[in-house]
Amino acid sequence: PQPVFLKDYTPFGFLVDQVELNFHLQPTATRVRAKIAFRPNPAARDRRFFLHGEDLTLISAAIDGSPVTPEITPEGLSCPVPEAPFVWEAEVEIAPAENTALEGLYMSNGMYCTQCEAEGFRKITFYPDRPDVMAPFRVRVDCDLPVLLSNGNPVAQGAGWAEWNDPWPKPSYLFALVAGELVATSDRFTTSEGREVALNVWVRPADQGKADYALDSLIRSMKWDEEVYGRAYDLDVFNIVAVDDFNMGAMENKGLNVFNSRYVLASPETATDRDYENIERIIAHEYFHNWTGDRITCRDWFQLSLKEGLTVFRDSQFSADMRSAAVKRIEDVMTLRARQFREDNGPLAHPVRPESYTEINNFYTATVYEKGAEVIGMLRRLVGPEGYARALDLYFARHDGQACTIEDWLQVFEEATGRDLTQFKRWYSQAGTPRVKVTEDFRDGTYTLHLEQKTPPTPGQDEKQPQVIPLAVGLLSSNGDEVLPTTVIELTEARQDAVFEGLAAKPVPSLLRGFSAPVILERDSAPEERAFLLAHDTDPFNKWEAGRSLAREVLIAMVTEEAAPAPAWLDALAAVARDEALDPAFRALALRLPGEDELAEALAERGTVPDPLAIHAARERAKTAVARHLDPLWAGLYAQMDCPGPYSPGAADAGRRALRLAALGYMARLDGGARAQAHFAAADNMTDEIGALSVLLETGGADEALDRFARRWGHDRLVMDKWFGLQATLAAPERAVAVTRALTEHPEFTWKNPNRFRAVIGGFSANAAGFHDASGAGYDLVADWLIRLDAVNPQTAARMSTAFETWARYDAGRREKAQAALERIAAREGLSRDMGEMVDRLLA
Ligand code: BAL
Ligand code: ZN
Repeated sequence: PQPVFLKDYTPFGFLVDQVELNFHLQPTATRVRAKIAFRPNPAARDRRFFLHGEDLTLISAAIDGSPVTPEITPEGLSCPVPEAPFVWEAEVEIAPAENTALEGLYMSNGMYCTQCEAEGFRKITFYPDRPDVMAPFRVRVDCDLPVLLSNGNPVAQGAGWAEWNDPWPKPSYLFALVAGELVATSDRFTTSEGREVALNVWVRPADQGKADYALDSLIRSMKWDEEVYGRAYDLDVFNIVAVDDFNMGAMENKGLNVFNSRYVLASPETATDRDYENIERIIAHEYFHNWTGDRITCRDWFQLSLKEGLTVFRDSQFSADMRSAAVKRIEDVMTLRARQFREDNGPLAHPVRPESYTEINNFYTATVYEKGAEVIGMLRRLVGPEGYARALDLYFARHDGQACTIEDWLQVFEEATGRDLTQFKRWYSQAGTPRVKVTEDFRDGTYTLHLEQKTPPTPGQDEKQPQVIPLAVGLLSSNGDEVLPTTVIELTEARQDAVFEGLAAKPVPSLLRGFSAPVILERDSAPEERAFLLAHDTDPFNKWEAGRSLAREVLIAMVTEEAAPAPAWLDALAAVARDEALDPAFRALALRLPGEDELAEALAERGTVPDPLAIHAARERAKTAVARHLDPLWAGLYAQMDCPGPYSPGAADAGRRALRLAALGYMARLDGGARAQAHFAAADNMTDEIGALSVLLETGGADEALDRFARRWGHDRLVMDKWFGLQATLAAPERAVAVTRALTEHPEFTWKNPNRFRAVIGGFSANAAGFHDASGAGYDLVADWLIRLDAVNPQTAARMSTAFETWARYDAGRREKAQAALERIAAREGLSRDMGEMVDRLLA
């Protein structure tokens, strides 16, 4: 397969005025009739008529009513066409029941549904399946299932048929169709423009009653987007459908969002606090796409972050408003470091706007999404909230109905704020995480920060230019008073000084407040200074960060020097745990130790080859030391953080439960798990039930609880995903391969279901010491399953190959075994384009 390059973009030779689609749904012989009005595109020079099409059986084709015989290849068809407007008609046959890749039209539990982003529409009919071709769609569905849905507004329906009309021009990737036996949880919303909108969340009858929180999240999202971005909804209905078999989290199809059921279905008994938070966030994300994605879309897939980075940024703002902004920021940064920094530091590193790809599905990455959102956060910080609001207003006014580029996006900021963004644009084109090295001196009341930035080489990019780095800084006096409130230093040079005058004494700097840029800060500071910031910093992110970096240092010393955990760290943790002025959610986060992968990365960064087993052992020792040192606190915290009354998924109660479970986890190291057993038995919500089960899995003695859990929840796929996932993730290193293998042999390991596959194989890959077992058995296990899944579902298989993204940081023995596993995948005959590209990059 040939790569596609950003520099080669040319517009399609034709515009589409109208699309009419007619579906006769049958599991193995669905007929799709398409009638498409084309006209020459005056902006294009190349007038070759090529329509994408894959796995389609062409029954008939005609132009302006006369039959034609196009030339067909595995990628699509071409055909001579008139030089004037013309109508293309084609009928194709497809087999949704045989579509295991879950792209295009497929079946899940007897229900028909679609997933067209990025390039799935070409598996439904022949079409210019590219995001810059936008058209209104009219759809008729004939099927004997009761609920028949498509994009836009309902036109008419009868027994066995329904017609839909979407007046808003859209690219084909936003097309959707659903047919099934479904029930709705419904409400109405009146927009700020006076439009009455019917809202429905459709689920299978067995899941009735579990859509209330999704619907409530939708209503809050609609209101928020009106209030904060001035964006109102633009159709008479908004439908959401929950589907069990889904490659992604959810999909923003115009007026008909299709969701992985794990991000819709919730009841207190079956969903955790984290699930509720994710539902709220993802419902908002897909809804926000209506403007940032659907009304204004991407010119080509290189611009993916134009919609994804922006929409992630918007959903983060929403979650911060709905919950605790400080906790949200900390969690976002933890995710960014765990996924995006890891990506940036390995063979899969790529810019926020990639310059080439072989399979676009491989670029729905943490870099495009999460780093893309960070770039927008920096932009907002640099131009200020008012400048940001003006730029966004201009963006919506100027580009509504268009397929745009990153250049269009930056241009509105330049015009609305007068700021030159030439250098800032490097955030879109340079891969890698910048390192900012900080040294300092203090003389005669003047405090100087010496700043140096450098971005390491990444694949295809050896040399990097300096970037614009907004560095939010505050200064504290030795008694904890803030002598300089948060100020933003714009670091633009490779080396630059920031000077602060008129200080009475050397201050303690609080750098990169709020994590104001996605960079790695390199600065030597004493543990005492970090403990001081953990106690005194007024910036909640940096308060947490001080504790986190202190913990990281302590753990690294425990790994490399077999050191005992530093008493200063244990005392600082105790002070945070008992500080009732702090949000319980914050305290719970502070009590969580850096993960094994984070420690491995930190060691590699210092030039030490990480030993996964030693890291695991040190982390276990550290947890036991924390448990002992804070022993006097646990019982009180556990009692104090009880949440009496009915379950509420709100941030306040969720924070209390998180702190209570953290206490439970540490107590289990002292009481042999007795309290955790009782907690498990008494749990009346999934957060407590699965929280206690996790504690038992970590500390031993979970067998009976696992059996009970499986007996109780065997009928619920989403709950059983948790049961599968936890065992693979938390298995002790020496047992992890065997435990995971046994899980894959369990009769309920329905591996073609992406959620179940991710739970077990993804869960195991996240078990660092187990996956990186020195024997190579972990690599082989994952490779075997990737090969097997690739044959049926390349997209999910390729996504899961990122398990191998860090293989090069380990010792020669592990490297050799990981490489052999990857080469075994690469050598496989019939490997998908998705997986082929991933293993090529992983091995490069
Ligand atoms: N567009 C794919 C799913 C999402 O990012 O919303
Ligand atoms: Zn998105």
